[in-house]
Amino acid sequence: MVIRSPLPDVEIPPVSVYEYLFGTITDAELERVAVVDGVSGAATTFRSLVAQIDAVAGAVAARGLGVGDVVALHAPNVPAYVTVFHGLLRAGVTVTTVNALASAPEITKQLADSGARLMVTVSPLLAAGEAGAKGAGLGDDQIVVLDGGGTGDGPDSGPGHTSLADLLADPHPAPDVTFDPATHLAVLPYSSGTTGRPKGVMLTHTNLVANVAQSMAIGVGSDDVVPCVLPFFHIYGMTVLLNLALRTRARLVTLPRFDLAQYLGVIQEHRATFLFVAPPIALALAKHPLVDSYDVSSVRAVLSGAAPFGESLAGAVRERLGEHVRVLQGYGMTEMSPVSHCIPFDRPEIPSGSVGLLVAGMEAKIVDPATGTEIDQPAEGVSDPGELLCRGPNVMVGYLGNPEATADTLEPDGFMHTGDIVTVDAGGVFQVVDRLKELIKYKGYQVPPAELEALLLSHPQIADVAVIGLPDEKAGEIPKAFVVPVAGASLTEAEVIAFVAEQVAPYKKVRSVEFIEAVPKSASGKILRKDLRAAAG
Ligand code: 4UW
Repeated sequence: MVIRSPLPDVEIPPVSVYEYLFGTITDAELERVAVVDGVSGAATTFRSLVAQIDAVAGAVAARGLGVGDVVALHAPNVPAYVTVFHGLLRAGVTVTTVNALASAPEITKQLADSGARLMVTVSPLLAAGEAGAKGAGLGDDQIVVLDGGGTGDGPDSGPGHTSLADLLADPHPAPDVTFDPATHLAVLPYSSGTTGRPKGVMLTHTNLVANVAQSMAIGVGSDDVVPCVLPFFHIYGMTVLLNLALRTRARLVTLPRFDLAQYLGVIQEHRATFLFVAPPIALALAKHPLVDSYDVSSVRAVLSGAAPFGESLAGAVRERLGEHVRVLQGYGMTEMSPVSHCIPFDRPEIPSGSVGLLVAGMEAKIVDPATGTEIDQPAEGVSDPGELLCRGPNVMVGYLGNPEATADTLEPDGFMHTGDIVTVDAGGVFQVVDRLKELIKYKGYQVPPAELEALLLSHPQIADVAVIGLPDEKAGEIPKAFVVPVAGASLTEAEVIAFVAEQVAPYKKVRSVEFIEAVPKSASGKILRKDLRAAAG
């Protein structure tokens, strides 16, 4: 049985992301502040933002980049991210967004796999960014350092790299590019999906436009002030902050990293109204003593997504911030641009511990993973749990260069496997109750076990290995490795942890190790993660 969104259909215009966000902007809107640098306080109006985006598009086109080219964007949340991201899209370039915490080998893999021809980074990330780009065969002239720094050790501007200012020094008009928004790839974020290593997720301009239109139900509006602490490089920040908040003409306040005191300071100083968070930030808002030292009375809504967020934490947030605050939840996946479910702002009866309703234009099926039988939405009460499959205008085209993984994830009829176990009630309210796929979520970030397992297997003293997520109050889950040492090995837990830590982004670190004699596997050789989870308690 196909479950349809109960929300009214929304119009999805057949235009580019730039056209959708700024094509109909009014003179009055152009005068408003669009982006504030949360660190320096510098403000940019929509007029100046659009002019800068056009200038970046012109500069990019003048370098010979456009439709068919991929550029990597490797930066934390700074105002220039907004202009460069949208400038690249405006020029017809496909942007692969790189995690700001990524290690050099991780960057190399993503750049090589996506075929990126230019790396845009910032000086604090230059050490990893430059090594990563060079590993993928990019030359010095293919690395742009937004703030012009050259050493990776600070603002000391070394020679050799072009800055954003250099790019814009010789102004060029925005190019006249034409492409079909329904098929042209806007972005290539990387996600492990339901299994395996990170893969390039092909999202078109229409996918992104659709998801902004669909996410209007969240209820963010032009009077909202939105601190942007969730990274723009992750699909949640990209769609909800870089696209939705800009389209609704809200004010974005950028923060390059999460520091609770700085975050609370921004909320107080800028009278923030709508907080988009992941569960660890919600936990801090609910429980951290520092919150009492700041005036957070301007907040009218807190929306959590990216990892499980239960009723008790939602209740604790409401209790701390005030009963007038709407505590909302969204659910999604990179492969769905990402939002497939949310609690609409104007539906206060929907429990905050649920993921709410299918967004407009979305269809879902719930399938028993053991039998493949479809589970019906009940006339009353709650359905049995099953795997969620979704279909809609926001669902990806597929994984770049990986037809096998695409075929495993996307059914021929357009339904996509999420790898999440859900229930639905008679009113169309969904709950995420478990995760079928192997993915681990550390503070909302993806940690693909297959990637860590491949890395660990490259250690000469490791014969076999399996990695699972252990429940953790603060992080949601932490990666734990079950290691089978080779005969006679003298490996310690600390050595295993250090071996991984040297090669991956910090959030992917293995945080616990257990030595075992054999990894439990099915007859077909699949790791029996459920058995390991049960053994881990
Ligand atoms: N509850 C339980 C949740 C939830 C969840 C995600 O890194 P990705 O690919 O993508 C994301 C997307 C986050 C997001 C989407 C839409 C939205 O409205 C929102 O809040 C505004 C956030 O994280 O990871 C996808 C996987 O993350 C888990 C789930 O396993 C999913 O397949 N996940 N949201 N509310 N689990």
